[in-house]
Order: sequence, then C-alpha cells, then structure tokens
Amino acid sequence: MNPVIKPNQPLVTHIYTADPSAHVFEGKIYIYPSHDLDHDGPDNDNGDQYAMEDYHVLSMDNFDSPVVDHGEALHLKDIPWASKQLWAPDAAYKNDTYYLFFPARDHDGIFRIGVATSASPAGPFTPQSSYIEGSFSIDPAVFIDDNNQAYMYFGGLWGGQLEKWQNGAFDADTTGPDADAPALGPIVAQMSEDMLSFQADPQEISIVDENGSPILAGDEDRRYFEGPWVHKYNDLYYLSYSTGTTHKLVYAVSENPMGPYTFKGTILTPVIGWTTHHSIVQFEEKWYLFYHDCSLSEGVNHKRCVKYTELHYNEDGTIQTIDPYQK
Ligand code: FUB
Repeated sequence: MNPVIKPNQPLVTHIYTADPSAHVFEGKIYIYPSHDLDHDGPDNDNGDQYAMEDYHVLSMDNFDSPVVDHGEALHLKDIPWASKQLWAPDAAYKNDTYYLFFPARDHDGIFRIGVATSASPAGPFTPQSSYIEGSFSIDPAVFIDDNNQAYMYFGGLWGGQLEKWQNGAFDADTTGPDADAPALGPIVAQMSEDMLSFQADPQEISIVDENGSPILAGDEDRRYFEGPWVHKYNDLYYLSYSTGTTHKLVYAVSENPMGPYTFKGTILTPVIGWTTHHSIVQFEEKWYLFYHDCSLSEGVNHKRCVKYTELHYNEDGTIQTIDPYQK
C-alpha cells in the first residue's frame, strides 16, 4: 500500500513525473503529469532531454489518501501524427467524456497539440488520428467557464517553438522579440463544443503591468515563458505561468478569460531544477498548488517529481507567495 503523501513531498517515487495538471473528477483528485524518462541522451536549450513517450494518470481520493498510479494511459506509438516528446498534458471533462490534451512533435519536428478521449478519468485514452487543426507549440491547459465555454491556453518559448509562429506560420529562423519590445504572450483558443477542434483562430494574450503597459521581453522576472494555467476565483480569471529563465511561477488577473491580464506577483519561488510548471485546483474548501522539482534525482533537470502544497489568497484576492523549502 502506498503511503499518504504530505505537502511538498514527491507524490510518487517509482517513476519520474513532471508538469502536473490536477483536476477534481468524480469527487477525487486526478493528476495528469508528464512521465520523465531516465536516459543519457542530449541535454540542451531545445529540450531534447525531455524525451517522454507515454502518460500515466495519478489519483488520490483526498489529501489523506495514498496516491494511485493507474498505469499507462496513452503511448506515443499509438498516436499516428506524433514522432516524439510527449510534453506537459492537461485533461477536461465535457459531453460525458474525458479529454486528454497533449503536445508532441509531429513527423516534421514541429510541436502540435493533440487530443485523446476516454470514458474514464484514468484512461486509457484513444487519440484522434491528427493533431488539432491550427494548434502549435506546447503546454495546453484547458479551462471550462461557468457557461460551459472551454478555452485552451498554450505556448512555450525556446524548445516549445512559440517564437517561430510570430508571423502565423512556422518559421524555423524567427527569433524572439528584442528586450525592449513587448514579450510574446501565451495563446488562447476557444474550443468547439465537441472539444476536438478550435472554434476560432487562436489569439495571443496580452499581459500588462499595473499601468497598462505591456510586459517587455527583457523583463524576465515577469514575462511569459511557458506552462499557462487559468482558474477562476471570486469572478476573476487568474492566468499563472512559468518565467522560464528566472524560474518563478507568477500570475496575472483579468475580468475576461481572453485577457488582457494585469501582472500581480509571484506564486512559487524557484525550485530545484531548471523548469517549473504547475496547476491550481480547489478541493472541498481549500485551494492547492501542484508543481514539480528535481529533488528526487538530486537536481537532474529531466528527472522530476510532482508535489503539492496548499495555496492561500489574501483578502484582496492576491495570492500568498510560496517557498516550498521553507521550514
Ligand atoms: O516537460 C517538458 C517541458 O518542460 C514542459 O512542456 C514545460 O512546461 C517544462 O516543464
């Protein structure tokens, strides 16, 4: 029997896990992580070290229950359009169906976002034969609003190729904006009712400072890098994301799910390892942050472990900054 997992401890230790997207489905907590592999292959800014080939779904009945690994839910070999690198996934429930959204490189080496379906939140998931038309880059996060409209947020710099799409088509030679130009924002797309396609062309989200000025590309403490997540609290939309090179999880808020979003502050200070990636979920009366670090491998960037901790709001709706190693 697996033990009950305390805050800021690895949820599982028998496999390496990362990029946790947590949801409450059927009254339990389900976690959809990446499944990191132990290998000696290349390690570079292109992200070749993140060579994942399948997904496992984890669940807990509640925070006093052991974690269950439901086994392999989807494998690369079963996805006709994908060639490698099953990166950060997310899941959603609608139309009596569970949807698993995931990025992977297609057979031309370009990151796209696919979808797979299941009757169970634990899978196994059956992939669609092609990726979502009009999708690109990485890190899909799907938010379903109170009116049942679903939105997909996605995009990541560097290995995630977001810079390459600035002109509407993939251009391998395009680099990011200059330091004094507005940073690239994450992308949002309204999902069709069947959750298998985009209802309209994806749009870039604007993230601005307290004066309404765009966050600049050189402002690496605040600019968007990867790993978007949107949740709703007191009728406001909270967009949280990783700052990449400065290794923080930060957030911005808006009255509209499509933005613009106003930058607010830091949720999580840097963790052990280069990447930081998260999700935020309410379970019963409390809010939780799921995140990862590399403590299980003592700092190997592509051998990560998923953890959780409680998240607290101040009375004005701001989020209290978390230091996961504070004693
Ligand atoms: O896990 C591979 C990539 O690392 C994810 O897609 C990014 O968000 C970063 O965590």
